[in-house]
Formats: sequence, structure tokens, C-alpha cells
Amino acid sequence: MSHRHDDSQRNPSNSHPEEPVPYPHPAGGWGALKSSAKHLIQSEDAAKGVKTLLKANQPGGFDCPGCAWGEEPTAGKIDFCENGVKAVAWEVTSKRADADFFARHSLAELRSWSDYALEKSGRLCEPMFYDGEHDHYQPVSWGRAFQLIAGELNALASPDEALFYTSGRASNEVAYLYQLFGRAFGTNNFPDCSNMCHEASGVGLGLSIGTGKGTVTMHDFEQAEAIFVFGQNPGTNHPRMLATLRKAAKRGAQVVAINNLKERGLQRFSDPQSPKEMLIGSSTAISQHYVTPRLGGDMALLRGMAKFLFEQEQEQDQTDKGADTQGVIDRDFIAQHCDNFDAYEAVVKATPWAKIIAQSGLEQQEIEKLGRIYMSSERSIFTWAMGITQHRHSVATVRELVNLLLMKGNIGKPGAGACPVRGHSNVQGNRTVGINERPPAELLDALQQRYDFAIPRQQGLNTVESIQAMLDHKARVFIGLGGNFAAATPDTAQTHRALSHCALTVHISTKLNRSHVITGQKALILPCLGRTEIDRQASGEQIITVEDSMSMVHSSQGSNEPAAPSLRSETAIVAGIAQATLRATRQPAAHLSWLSLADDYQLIREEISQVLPGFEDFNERIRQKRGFHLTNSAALREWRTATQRAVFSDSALPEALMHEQDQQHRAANTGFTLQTLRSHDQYNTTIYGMNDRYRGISGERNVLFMNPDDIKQQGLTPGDRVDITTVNQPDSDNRLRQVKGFKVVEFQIPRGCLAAYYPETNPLVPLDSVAEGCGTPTYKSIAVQLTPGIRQE
Ligand SMILES: Nc1nc2c(c(=O)[nH]1)N[C@H]1C(S)=C(S)[C@@H](COP(=O)(O)OP(=O)(O)OC[C@H]3O[C@@H](n4cnc5c(=O)[nH]c(N)nc54)[C@H](O)[C@@H]3O)O[C@H]1N2
Ligand SMILES: Nc1nc2c(c(=O)[nH]1)N[C@H]1C(S)=C(S)[C@@H](COP(=O)(O)OP(=O)(O)OC[C@H]3O[C@@H](n4cnc5c(=O)[nH]c(N)nc54)[C@H](O)[C@@H]3O)O[C@H]1N2
Ligand SMILES: [Mo]
Repeated sequence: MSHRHDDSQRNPSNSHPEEPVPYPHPAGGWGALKSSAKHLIQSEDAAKGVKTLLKANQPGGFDCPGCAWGEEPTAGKIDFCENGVKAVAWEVTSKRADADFFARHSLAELRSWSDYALEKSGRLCEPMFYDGEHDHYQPVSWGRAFQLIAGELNALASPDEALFYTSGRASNEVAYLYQLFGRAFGTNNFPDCSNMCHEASGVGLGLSIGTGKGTVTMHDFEQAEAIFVFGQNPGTNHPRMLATLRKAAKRGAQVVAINNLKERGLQRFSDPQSPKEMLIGSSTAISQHYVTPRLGGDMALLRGMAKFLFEQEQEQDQTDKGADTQGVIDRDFIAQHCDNFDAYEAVVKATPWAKIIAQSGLEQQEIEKLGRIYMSSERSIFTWAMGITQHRHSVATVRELVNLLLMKGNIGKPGAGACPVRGHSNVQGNRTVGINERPPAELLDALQQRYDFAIPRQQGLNTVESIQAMLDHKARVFIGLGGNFAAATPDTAQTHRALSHCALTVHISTKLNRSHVITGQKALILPCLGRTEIDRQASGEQIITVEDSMSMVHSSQGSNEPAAPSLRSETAIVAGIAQATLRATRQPAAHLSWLSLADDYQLIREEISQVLPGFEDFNERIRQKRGFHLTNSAALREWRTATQRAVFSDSALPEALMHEQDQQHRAANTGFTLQTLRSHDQYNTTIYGMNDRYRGISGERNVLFMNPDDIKQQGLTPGDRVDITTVNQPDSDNRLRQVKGFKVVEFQIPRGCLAAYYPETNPLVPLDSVAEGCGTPTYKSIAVQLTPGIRQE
């Protein structure tokens, strides 16, 4: 079948002409439509699914529970994508995991089920209690469930023995109430999914430009001359972003992909919402330039680009004495706004090209080509995701991204800026409203001013620290507001042991998952409404609010009847827990009327507007059609750092990444670096199906992507099975970490690098292997070795 590529001719600079790829079609297109339809039909409530979808990301509708990409300012009647369809179909399923289901299946049995099978059981329906004596969850009333939690929390020796985990789907309203309750109870222990996700972005941006958030809006994408996409697979994880990139490519902007793998979605895209592209089978080349650095090699690549800029500036100085050389490096901007540039210049100049080439795994010419594109662009945007943030030196890499942006004054001007593309649909909003184990003093001060109970000041535990605390018996009650802690976290065996040490584990969830069957001595499942459902409280139907990656805050309202009459909203559940727990104590927080707040979410928004800057008149402004924008200080060139200036970071490159530690290791089979990533058929730990269409995989998830030359060198053939074992580092605990029977698949990936799916490979990530300065597990760089294996059933 031949596909016409209407603009492929327009981009003669395409550095990689079409090579054979596992999926010959453009991303999106008919493949996406076909798959969407299949998922709706499998949800067994296709009609409801379609009706629901038309309300996705529309004013008055619900915010798609898929990703955190912003809304197109000019989006038409339909603004969702194939993977948004899957997320919605997953929620509107007609299957139910009700009390009968739990009577039929013991915990021991459920533990033997796959993650896929657990979530396939359908929507949770009523509160369920595991009492530690019978091997079945049993129904329990809401009131009794709240009492059980209150009893365990109030029996703790210290409030810091409680952990309040959040996954980024929670609304601003419930997240605000949850942090307020945790702090009224007396702790800042708010581990969250962000600790495993974009933490390095928050920390790095904060240190460099004084805000942890991205500085661009959707309008900037319309004006950028160059867009660099680092360590991100939008074709799968942010499909609506492809439409934005497609528009940019069509109007002639340079789109550059920097990715360890050749990802289909970053190469060609056919927009399912463009009738013309669909009808004539054409597609748009998304990135005209595509480089594949070694895992963790991005910082070296960026440093190479910076080095190139310095060299170009010097060359122009020499050939063009006295002429204006502002074009290469924006020295006026730097003089006016930045600190520490001289130190940065010195460290860049002192870094030899040989080091940059070895660490990035790229040729000098490739790096210079990117440097040239960046140099010639007046307005550049850098976007990035997990390929940048899940390494040991992630904070330094994020800061290097910012260094380069600052060199050309690319922050705080139209069409330019930093864009960390967030994961969960409201993970950014959760942080904004106070889910933070290391809360800034301003937040604590503001809370203290508003409430008459003592706000705890000591730092709390992040995700990895929480696991360690449970292992050490220092934390005994775990409450999860959404998410799947047992599966999403590193070092699965250790994490499961940690959870089993708890007196009580509690999960507020929509669907059954691993975390419900890896219990403490006692456990509760509290089933909640999903985004697509009508939320009725005493004052009537409620709306909730969320914040996307571009800091737009907007409302969301479900329109489906709840999956079961006994479901409660997350907000009502948190209020119920707070009321039961604090009433039993004599703390002043007991006087706060938790249940009234949950009766009318406007009251919670009123609290938020009293406490958090930027939320003035929250209830009024949220009525605007597409919500409102939270001002970004850095975008206004207002730097909220210690010196009130943007700060260049001058860290040296990591001494040696794993792949630099000599080729002999690989010959001896100990020199591979593994990244763990998402397939096209999953949402984090939720597995929708066994296919990964764009990477040519069907029917299986235990696969290992490998360079063809490495396959040969290891004496393997594609299709062979291998066991993957973590190589212990000199200072590590020497535990055996292994997964078995992974099928070897050829892929365009640099030598020495491997890729396999999350969460199947989470057992390989050592608990103490975390990013410096932010604690994110190093999910994208695990030292492993391979040995022959057999297929596991
Ligand atoms: N459908 C769907 N949508 C999702 C999610 C989902 O699971 N499914 N998850 C949501 C969440 S929580 C998040 S955080 C985002 C995740 O969005 P992504 O960050 O796109 O997710 P990953 O699958 O982890 O992909 C990482 C990408 O980085 C590349 N990469 C890995 N290591 C490196 C490196 O060292 N350098 C470079 N340059 N590239 C590298 C990988 O090849 C891969 O393309 O998506 C969100 N949206
Ligand atoms: N190896 C490896 N591990 C990783 C990553 C990686 O790239 N590699 N990525 C990390 C990243 S970026 C992230 S963000 C984390 C994700 O970690 P989590 O956010 O903890 O995990 P999810 O899989 O998104 O959670 C899925 C569960 O959320 C519940 N749920 C779904 N919708 C709702 C809702 O509306 N309300 C409530 N209350 N519950 C709901 C369902 O019960 C579902 O089973 O995983 C991290 N883990
Ligand atoms: Mo994430």
C-alpha cells in the first residue's frame, strides 16, 4: 500500500530519510481511528462512550483523564485522541467488581492475576474491607470505613507515621482538602506520582528561573521558529501534541526530535481530525531532524550545542571585528537578567568535544547541526518528558536545557520557552494547591494565616523515602488518593514488603489494581466517581477544576450516571476521613466543617482563593469558557530565585555514564543500560491491551528492544528469550533483581541501550537508585546484564 507524503519533499534537510520501520504508516491516521473504535466496543458500552467523548476537553464538558497537554485555543467540536478514547472507554466500562466479585475471588487468587486482568474486572462499586483474618475483602459501610481509618491514624505514635500518597488525577478541590487534612493531622508526608515523574523539572527550573512550571502557552507554539522535543513520545503519551507539532511543521517551523528510540509518532503523523489527510492518505513529517543519543546523553548533547554557539560567536568576532554579534548569544539579555554566566562559559569551554561525543553517543556534526538550527532560530521552545527526568543527573540536565534557552534569551518572549510536558492530567494542579512533601515556606505561612491549627513545618517523605520508612517500620498507615503505588514504584519486591509492614493500607480508586492486593495487616478499598461521572452533593451537581501543562486552570464536569449508587466523590471521601479522624481529637482543626466543604465545592475554591496567590475570584473566573491562566513569573522575566536573577548552572557532565564504562563490559555481557517506558496500549500501570502498534509489537508485553548489532554480538537471534538482571553497583545492597523470559526484538536504538515496558521491569530498579537532588527513581538508566531465558507463562 502506498501512502502519499505531501510534505516530505518540502524538507530536504531531513537528516534521516525514511528507514525501514516497524510500523510503515504515519502515526495517527486510520490506524488510530480503528484502534479507538475497537477500544470503545471492548468497553461494552460503546454508545455511552461516544456520547461521553464528544464532551471531552469542551467548555462545560470534562477534562480528558488522559494527559496534561493543553487545549487548542481554536479546537473545534472534537478535541480528543485515540488514547483519550481508551482512557474514557476504560472508565465507562459496563463491567463491575462488586461485593459478589470479591466473595468469589480470594486475595490469594487475585494476587496471582496480571495487572491487566485485575483492572479488567471493571469498576469498583462499594467500600471493601480486608480484616487480616479472612482471605476475602468484605463489604463495609462508609461510616465504618472512616472509623477504621480514624482509629488507626489516631493510634499512631506520631502523625509522621502516616503517608498520604496522591496520583495526579485528583482535582484541585480534593487535593487541596487532602493536603489540608494531612497537615491538620500533623504531617507533611505527601509522597506523590510527581516524585517519580517531573520532579527534576520542578527542582531544576526552580533553581534556574525561580518557578517550577513551564513558561509557554499554546500561543507560543504558533509563533516558535524551532521546537526541540527531548526524551518524549507524544505519538503515544500526548497525541494531541502531535496536532500542535503538525501545525508548526506545516507553517515551516523546524521540529527536532531528540530520542533514544526512533519513535513513529515523531516522524510522520496523519491527523485523524483532518479530513483531507485522512481521505487522501497523506501525512505530515513531524520532525525534520531526528537524533538518537545514548541513554542519559542529552546533557552532553546540550553542552555540545552550547559549545558550538561559543565557537560560532568567536568565529564571527574574528571575521567580523566590531560588527554586531548579538545574533549568536544574547549577551544583553544575559547581562540584564542572569547570574553565573562566566562560570558556565568556562565549564563549557573546558569540556572537550571528545567527552561530549562519547557521552552523547552522537557525532560532532549531528550536534553542530542542531546547534545551527538553534542558533538561526529567533524563537525556540524546548519540550521534554521522562527521557530527561528519570536519570541520575536529571536535575543537571534540566538546568542545562535552561542554560541553553537563556543563552539566546528564549525565556519570556513570545514563541519561546521551556515546556516540561506533564504526565497525569492534573499533576501540576495538585502541586499548585499544596501536595508537596517539601512545601515552600510561603505556602505554609499562607495556610497558617488562614487556619487556627498548627501547620507542621518539618519536611515530609517523598515516594522512595516513604517506601524506606515503611520498610523500617517508621510509617504504618498508607492512604492512596488514586494511583497504583504497589506497581508504579521501583524495586517491586522491596515495595511490596514495605506495604505489608503497614497496619492499614487504604486506596481511593476507580478500578481494581495491584495496590489493593498487596495489603497491610488490614486494608480498605474506597471506590470513587471518575471524571466522566455526575458528582451530586448536598448543594447540587458539582464541577471540579484542573490545571494543564500550560498553567491553564479550567473546570471539568462529568455527564454520565455514576457506575454504582454507592460511589462517593473523592472530595466527599477525603472529607469523611478528615471528619472522623479529627473529631476524635481535641485539635482546633476539628472545628473546620469538612463535610460542609464537600457539600459545596465552591466553598473549597473559596478557601483556595483565600490562601493561594493567582486564584483570586476563583469561582467567578472558572466560569470563563476555557478557564484562566496562572501567571508564570519567569515568563514575565521576573526571577524568583535567591538573587532575583536567572541562574546559569555550571555543573560538570557526569563523569562517566554506564555506556562509557568501556566496551569490554558489553562483550562480557555486563554493560547494558535499560530504559523502561510505555507502550501504546497502556496508561501507566493500567494495561489496555497487549499491542504497541507504532513499534510493531502485538500480543505481548515481555519484550526487549535491542540494537541488531548487539543482538548478534551477544550470540542471540530476534525472538530469543532472555532473563534481565540488574548489575549491582559497588555501594549497593547486593540483592538479586531479575525479570525472566523477555523476547528479544530488533529496534533502532543505539548500541548498549535497551528498552522494555513499565511496570513489568520495575522489579529491576534498585530502591536507592535515584536522581541527585530530587529523588526520582532512575527508571531510564538501569545497569543490566542478559542471560538466556525461557518464555514465562
Ligand atoms: N496513553 C498514555 N498517555 C500518557 C501516559 C501513558 O502511560 N499512556 N502516561 C502519562 C504520564 S504520567 C507521563 S509522565 C507521560 C509520559 O510521557 P513520555 O515521557 O513520553 O513517556 P515514556 O514512555 O516514559 O517515554 C519516554 C520517551 O523518552 C525516550 N527516552 C528514554 N530515555 C531517553 C534519554 O536518555 N534521552 C532521550 N533523548 N530520550 C530518551 C524514550 O525512547 C521514549 O520515547 O505521559 C502521560 N500520558
Ligand atoms: N519503571 C517505570 N516506572 C514508572 C515510570 C516509568 O516511566 N518507568 N513512570 C512513573 C510516572 S511518570 C508516574 S506519573 C507514575 C504513575 O503512578 P500512579 O499515578 O500511582 O499510577 P497509575 O498507573 O496512573 O494509577 C492507576 C490507578 O489509578 C486509579 N484511578 C484511575 N482514575 C482514577 C480517578 O479518577 N480517581 C481515583 N481516585 N483513582 C483513579 C485506578 O484505580 C488505576 O488502577 O509511575 C511511575 N513509574
Ligand atoms: Mo508521570
